[in-house]
Amino acid sequence: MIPHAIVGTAGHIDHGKTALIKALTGQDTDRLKEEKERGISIDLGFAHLDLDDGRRVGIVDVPGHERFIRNMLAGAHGIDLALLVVAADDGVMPQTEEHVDILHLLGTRSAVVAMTKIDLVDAARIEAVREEIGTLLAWTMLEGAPIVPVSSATGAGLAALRAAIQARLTSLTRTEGPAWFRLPIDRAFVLHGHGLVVTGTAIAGTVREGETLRIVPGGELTRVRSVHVHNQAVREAYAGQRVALNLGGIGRPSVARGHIACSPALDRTTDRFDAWVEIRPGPRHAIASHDRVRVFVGTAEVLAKLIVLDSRSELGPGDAGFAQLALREPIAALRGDRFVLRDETSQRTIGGGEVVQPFAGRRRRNDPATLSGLAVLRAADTDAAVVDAVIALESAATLAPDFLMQAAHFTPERLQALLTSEMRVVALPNADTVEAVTSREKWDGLRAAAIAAVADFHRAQPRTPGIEMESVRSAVAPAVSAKVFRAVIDRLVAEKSLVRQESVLHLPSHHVALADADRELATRLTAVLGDAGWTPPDVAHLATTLAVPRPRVLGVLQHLEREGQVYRVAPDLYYAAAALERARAVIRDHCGAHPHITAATFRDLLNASRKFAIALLDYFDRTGFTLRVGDARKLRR
Ligand SMILES: Nc1nc2c(ncn2[C@@H]2O[C@H](COP(=O)(O)OP(=O)(O)OP(=O)(O)O)[C@@H](O)[C@H]2O)c(=O)[nH]1
Ligand SMILES: [Mg+2]
Repeated sequence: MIPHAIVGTAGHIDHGKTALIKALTGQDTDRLKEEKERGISIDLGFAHLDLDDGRRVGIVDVPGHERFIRNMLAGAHGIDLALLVVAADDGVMPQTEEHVDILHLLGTRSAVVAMTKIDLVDAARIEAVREEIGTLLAWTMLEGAPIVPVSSATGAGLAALRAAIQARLTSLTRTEGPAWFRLPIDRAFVLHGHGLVVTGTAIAGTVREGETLRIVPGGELTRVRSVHVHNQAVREAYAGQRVALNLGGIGRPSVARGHIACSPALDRTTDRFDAWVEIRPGPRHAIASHDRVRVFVGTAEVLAKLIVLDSRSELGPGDAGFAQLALREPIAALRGDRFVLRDETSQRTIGGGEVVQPFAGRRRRNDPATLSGLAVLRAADTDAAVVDAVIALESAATLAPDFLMQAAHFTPERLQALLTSEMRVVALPNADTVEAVTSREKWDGLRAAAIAAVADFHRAQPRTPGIEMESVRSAVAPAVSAKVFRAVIDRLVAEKSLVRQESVLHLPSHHVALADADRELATRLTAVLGDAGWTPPDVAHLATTLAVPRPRVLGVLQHLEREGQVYRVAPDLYYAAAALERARAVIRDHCGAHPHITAATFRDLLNASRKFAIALLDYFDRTGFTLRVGDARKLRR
């Protein structure tokens, strides 16, 4: 059972929809002067019905005339239960058929059929029309709906109809987790003294007085001054209710039917989406690839070009498949939204379908990866599977979280829950501060490519310490921002797959190989420094004694430092590793027996000049071994 529900009428002109709503509720949904004069419905009408179980359900009454089909379409979305009206005297007529097609395409989940005007026919006719209706509904979402014969003139059957409506509504469920508020606007008008009011059927989420909403397209932000449901002021309103919102700070001309009032988090519109498209059976029902069509989503209507994504050049009667809709103007649409397709001049309903990926780029036709990716996304039935499929369909290695949320149709809470619990989804740099998101599969690919790029570089340039991070990025993931790529590298460094020194990357196993001449110099340098112990010659001195240019000496010393054979204690002063460790032991021993060590004591213990003692102590301070306290040093740990 759902707490809030909308009942929407459907059916051919003059079959008694408005009269039936009046008989059920006492309310007249024909509110325009022209409707009264002509005795037909032109635009949407609204009422509410009180059920015996205490629930009050919203009613949308649609016009049956084929000229007003656009108005019918604006009212037909968001309906929980369709009340299909078929007059017993006329039976099934063209708009009965078209409205059934539309309800089916919009995924209307439940229906009750009212066979009206039974006071005008005999029992045999009632049975004949009952059969016609059964045939019409076969193979549609409405198949199996109960058929209740009624007369609004005599009141016959009305109690049974109420009972049927209540029973159907009671069996409905809505499987909705946290969702963004969305209200496709069907009316926008200025109420004297109050400003702009918009109305519509809330299709998801909750809206509260005082909240900020966004109007899309356009993107303007507005404050909700007040919320009304069934002509009563309320603090909040929910999906499945007819809602009127008084909006602050926005003018009438910028808002109209077709716009949507929604959570401010929804800031993306689309002018190209991937969809599952279904063509209704029928003689003139076909859409050739690249044909122009009219798309109806929510209360919006927009011209578009349909591009069949598989190898077919056309979708014929009863066909279905993946297609892309390239829209002339941007609209607000999310994954799972249903839509109806009519021909360019809007003469007839041809088909419709479901939005699969709302923010699509151009796609190659008949591409197996695209087609299977769309099929996987359409069939995905867990949050993790949806996110996986959305990421797989994009060519980018990582996605921005706000794109992913809107493409997957997940609120931040839902995405966050996935990022912390689901191994298949990888957050960069981590789940607390998400800069980008990718799938386990793409992460593994990115990781392998980055490591391979570094390895390739080492093979090509074995004498170079490593490759610039930026070069790896442009080679393996040019579309990923430098900031996000840094997060990728940080993860690889943390798992010890790569080593980063400033902006240079190398494999942990990489050691620069020296040329033969340099190797010989390295041997001599380690020998000289080893013999010198605690009083090594500086770089300039080494260059003179060994008769080698200073830069070459420095280059080899740097290499030896990377290998851990020598340590750079001061800018021009290198120590052999063993000598440095012995000096460290001297301090540790002394501090074991004394509270601290002074520079003078250390100098005496080393039996070296003050220059060496100070350089070593500064080095130990810098590297965190000692702590300077006045003129003395203590061990840090
Ligand atoms: N005898 C009889 N007349 C009915 C019954 N229901 C409706 N009518 C009449 O049929 C005519 C059309 O009824 P509406 O309720 O306006 O029909 P509708 O389906 O709302 O028409 P549109 O909104 O224009 O599509 C009116 O003159 C009603 O009085 C019924 O059960 N019995
Ligand atoms: Mg009517």
